[in-house]
Amino acid sequence: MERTFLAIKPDGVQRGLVAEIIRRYETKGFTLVGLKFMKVSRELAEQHYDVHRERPFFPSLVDFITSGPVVAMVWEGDGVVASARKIIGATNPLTAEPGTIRGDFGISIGRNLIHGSDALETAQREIALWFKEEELVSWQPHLTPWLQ
Ligand code: FUP
Repeated sequence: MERTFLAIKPDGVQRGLVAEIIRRYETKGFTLVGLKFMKVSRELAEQHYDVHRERPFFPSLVDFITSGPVVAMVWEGDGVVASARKIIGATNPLTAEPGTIRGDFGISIGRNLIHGSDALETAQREIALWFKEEELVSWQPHLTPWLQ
């Protein structure tokens, strides 16, 4: 089953948006399989954002993601990687569509509330980076199968 990695960034936690953000994925129908509240080390932040290492915003990105606690999550479901990104919206909250998390709650590209893996391979890399295998829970939500 497809899985993706999502992290509510320090601004999302500080602004009290944790429940609102998790609600969107729960009510969409995806399944939570991993969840932890944590401070991010510089080492983990630098590994996570390795593709941006040469970009001018890299130091401030690492400073920001290590500045306060984050909520790290793994969600499961058909098509969850792409769908979770749609729910997040465009990188710049000012141009993100209303109805998306960034479009509804943000105004700054450097404070854009949530991270989501951008492809299947990235998701696999990020899940392995942030979670140990035993921290992930495989389970079947007991939804009534109204229609098959
Ligand atoms: P996204 O996949 O939408 O989170 O965006 P990117 O992977 O392109 O960028 C990662 C993070 O770098 C963004 F969440 C915010 C930050 N960033 C900047 O601060 N300035 C930029 O010009 C681009 C990205």
